[in-house]
Amino acid sequence: MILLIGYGRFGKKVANLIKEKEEITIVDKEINDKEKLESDFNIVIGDATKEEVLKKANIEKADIILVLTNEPEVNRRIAELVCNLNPSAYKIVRHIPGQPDLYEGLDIDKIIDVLESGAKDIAKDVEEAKLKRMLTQLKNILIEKKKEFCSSKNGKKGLLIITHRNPDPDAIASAMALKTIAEKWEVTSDIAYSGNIGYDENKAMINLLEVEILNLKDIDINKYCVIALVDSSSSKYIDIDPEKIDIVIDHHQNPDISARYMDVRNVGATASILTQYLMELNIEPTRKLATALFYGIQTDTDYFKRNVSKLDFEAASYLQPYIDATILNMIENPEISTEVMEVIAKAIMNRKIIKGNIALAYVEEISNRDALPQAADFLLKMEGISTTFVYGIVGDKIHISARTKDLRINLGEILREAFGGGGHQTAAAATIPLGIFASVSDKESLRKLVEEAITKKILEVMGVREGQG
Ligand SMILES: [Mn+2]
Repeated sequence: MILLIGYGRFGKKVANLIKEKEEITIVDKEINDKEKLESDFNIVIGDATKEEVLKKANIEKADIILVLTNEPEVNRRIAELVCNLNPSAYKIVRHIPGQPDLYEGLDIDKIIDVLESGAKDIAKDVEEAKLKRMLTQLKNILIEKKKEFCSSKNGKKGLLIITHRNPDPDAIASAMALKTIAEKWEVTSDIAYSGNIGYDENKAMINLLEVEILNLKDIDINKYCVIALVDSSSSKYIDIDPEKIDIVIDHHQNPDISARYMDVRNVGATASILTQYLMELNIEPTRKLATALFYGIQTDTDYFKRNVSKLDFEAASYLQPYIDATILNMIENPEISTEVMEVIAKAIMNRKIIKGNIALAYVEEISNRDALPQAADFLLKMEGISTTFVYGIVGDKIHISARTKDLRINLGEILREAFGGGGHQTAAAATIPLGIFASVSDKESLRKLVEEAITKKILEVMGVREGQG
């Protein structure tokens, strides 16, 4: 909460600039239009040089206190009281011309000159002050808990940073940044995840940036003094008891975990929040960390198009000079494995084009079904092709992957109707037991049978007769 004392012309301007983001309590001797203001602010009418008035305004709960009256003696008296009643709050007081020593001997964080700085500067100061206080709190939790629980005797470790299940680049980058920050405060940490690290880009990120990330299954979380969760604030997406979490840093709305430290903001990426921490703490990111954070912001905002905020742009422009463009490029375009390349090659060789724009390709027996969607994507790049079906045998099943750019076709429905599969309009998959085909040992006969059966069924459902076009 922000306590603003002195609701004159200047106080009003400041209050209006910060009211969107913060809960504000205003104290002044007289306030006109009290009722009208009450929807935006908590109002306390009274003489702020009196202790009971400040107590009525919940001064002990204020994070930031602004003393903005224009009378020197009054401001001095209030400043003294404020320092006594809430020594840990961030205190901003108004400079009165011709009174250079007005606040001498008091522990004031910032003295502002109303003539020199506009209300906007003060709104900015308030935001910075809040961040400073947050980071002090974060540091205190880490250091306190480490002192309390970690000793060389009990073998306990420092901080455990966990991501949500199946971590994405934003989660991984945020964990890396928090680890760097904790290191600055002499707290060592491990990063852990549950689920899978899917997508070649995410695997490439971890390999190229040499991220050390453990699997939750392999560690004992009770061995850690502090636990932080990044890029999630919901118990639905984690695999540990939410009660054990001390720190939550996230950008998703409506958290259902309440930790001691909560920084949940509506911005494009958690990596932007952590970048802001680095900036405030003057920690220069390494190339790898900067690249990770930049990639995290980029992917979560879909290249600065989705849910992007001012903070995301600021963070990205701060990171920009530190990033390793070569590595970033390699992460975005990971090398294709030989196996996937072979499946793609087979799909190209074996493709059958129906009606000029539908490609069907049988890729025979393969060991990795993940190659199928990649081959289906690849075929879609061929000139004139708007719909692709790639299928192959994995174990005792036929797997099919399909893609389309044609808005009139709903692949999810087609594969459901044809084989009980599913998916979306543009991408779908299905699995069919080999059944009687399994007994066919001759490769060539198997190919013929499978190709015929699958092609016939797909075209039937699509309402296309073979041989057309
Ligand atoms: Mn995120």
